[in-house]
Amino acid sequence: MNVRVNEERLARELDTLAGFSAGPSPGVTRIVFTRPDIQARGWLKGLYAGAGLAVREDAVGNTFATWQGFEPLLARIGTGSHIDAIPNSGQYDGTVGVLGALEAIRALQSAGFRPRRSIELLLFTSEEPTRFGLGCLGSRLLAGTLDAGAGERLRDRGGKSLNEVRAAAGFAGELDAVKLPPGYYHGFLELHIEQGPRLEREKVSLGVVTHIAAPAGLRLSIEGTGGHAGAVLMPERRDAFLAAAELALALETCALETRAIDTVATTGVCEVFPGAVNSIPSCVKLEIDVRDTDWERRDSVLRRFAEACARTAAQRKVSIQTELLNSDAPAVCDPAIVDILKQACEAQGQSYLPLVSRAYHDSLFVSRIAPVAMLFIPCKGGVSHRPDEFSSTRDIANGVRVLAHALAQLAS
Ligand code: HGY
Ligand code: MN
Ligand code: MN
Repeated sequence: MNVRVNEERLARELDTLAGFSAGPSPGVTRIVFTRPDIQARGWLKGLYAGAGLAVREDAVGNTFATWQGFEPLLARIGTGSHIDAIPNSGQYDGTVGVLGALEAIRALQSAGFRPRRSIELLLFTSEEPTRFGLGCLGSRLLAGTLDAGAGERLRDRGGKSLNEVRAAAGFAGELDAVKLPPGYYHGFLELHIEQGPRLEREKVSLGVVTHIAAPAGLRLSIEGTGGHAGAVLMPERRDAFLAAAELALALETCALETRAIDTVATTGVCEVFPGAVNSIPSCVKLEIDVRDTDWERRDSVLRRFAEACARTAAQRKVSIQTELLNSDAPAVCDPAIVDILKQACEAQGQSYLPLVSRAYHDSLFVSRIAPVAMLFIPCKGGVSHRPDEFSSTRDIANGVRVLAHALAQLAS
């Protein structure tokens, strides 16, 4: 399928989308259901309408822009990604999969392609864990792997529940209704930046993802005894931050001990209370991210880390509450769809590499209800989740052409 991608329009739209941000450029900050997110959603719905797509939004704000096929009762082909962005991040993470898919659809329309199966472009709500501590809320609910009780249970830092926040953003209705019926999608494809260095380093145009690593998230609350930084003598202290520091290092050790390069662990959030230079930390909140392509190996890290927590609690006389936020299974991409992506790369004359995705994506959860595969494009220096995240228009357009080719094949 020979399609012409309007590279200038795509680059312009990516830049416009980056402008919906709570912080100064070049960083992008677009937390779910904040003003920039809601404004960006409204702007995108205008683009969907311009492409003649029928738009619906579900109770959690997942947005479906549908190109109706001439056999609309058949299981659909899904594509898409997310537009929410962590604080001070880049402009390509997620957005390439939304605007790139829209461009693929418009290119197919211009080429006179008529889909037999409807093609549905999704914008998933809250792929990033920033606001509610759990990533992929929209795709988890679509897949039925997150119960509707999460609407009250999940709270942001201000104590607002997901239900309160989504209602204020204009998304009402029961979360139970978000789950898609079995067989809704015949296949699902997500275009995304690699968020790693391999494609650029090996000078390969595209990555065809075969596996998506399994993430687990923990939240720890470490309670010690506060006090005056000058008055309390060292032997009498129960310093919560020193316990937290010990646990952050213990987490690193637990990950390195598997001796597998696919095991990674990060202590990404550390909040110290009361947060005064002359006051001994009485409480520290940590948020921890552990991933691996191997489920069992990842869970062995969690087990060893729990033992380290018990040791530190005893030695430092602090109390440690641990909340397991999520421990998800990895995803194996569907071999038939992986092959279609490989054939599309070949048809478009693009080199490709089979890759494991170390980042998680909405496709991880869509894979629970549909055959999925992902297509990666290179990003400069492998950098992501930073203002200097960059993918060239040429690389993005390569991905869009291959995505269009694969969508056409799946929707025929
Ligand atoms: O953290 C991730 O893997 C994704 O970027 N949310
Ligand atoms: Mn991300
Ligand atoms: Mn992403």
